[in-house]
Amino acid sequence: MLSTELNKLVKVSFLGAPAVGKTTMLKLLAKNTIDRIYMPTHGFDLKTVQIESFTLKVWDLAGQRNYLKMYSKDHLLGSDIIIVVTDSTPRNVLSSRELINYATHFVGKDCPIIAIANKQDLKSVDGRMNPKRVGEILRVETYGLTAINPEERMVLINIIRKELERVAIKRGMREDEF
Ligand SMILES: Nc1nc2c(ncn2[C@@H]2O[C@H](COP(=O)(O)OP(=O)(O)OP(=O)(O)O)[C@@H](O)[C@H]2O)c(=O)[nH]1
Ligand SMILES: [Mg+2]
Repeated sequence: MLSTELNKLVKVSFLGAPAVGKTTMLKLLAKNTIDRIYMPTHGFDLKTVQIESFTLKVWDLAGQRNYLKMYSKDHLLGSDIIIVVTDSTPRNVLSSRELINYATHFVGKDCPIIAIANKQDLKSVDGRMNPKRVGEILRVETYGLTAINPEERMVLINIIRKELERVAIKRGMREDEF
């Protein structure tokens, strides 16, 4: 593989409790149909997604506790970007804080960890937190999303694109290369 191609290979890991919407985000990215049936991920799922000239290897790590303990350490290693997903309920946001602490042990200091406050469509229904509030608790950059809404695909792409630019700069790429 050419070094320019390698430079554009980026590992993105989605991490979060069960049923917060990680797999739905992968479907949104890959333009797959978004059905609302919940099928828990076992272990992990891996998809390749192209964003501009970057090839993303997107790891969707299962949220269930036994998988988390068993595999996620190995799977997180080598991540260029970690996206912690929360369903924006107070309880889940607090547990996501623990996940962020956990993840920091397996990646370098320069690996960005960001958060997505998902299920924003339910905010007015059952009092979920807005992204600003979630970000204050998690103390990482946090973006709101409704992953079941196909119209929000660009919202998710733009969140990732912003981090990709940082990865590219860190790798010494010039702006005209990405
Ligand atoms: N209302 C609403 N439901 C959502 C949203 N995103 C995902 N869901 C639903 O939440 C459920 C769980 O979504 P998944 O994407 O499978 O969750 P996951 O995080 O991959 O769960 P695990 O694989 O168990 O770790 C599904 O029924 C989705 O349709 C959202 O933004 N709003
Ligand atoms: Mg899943």
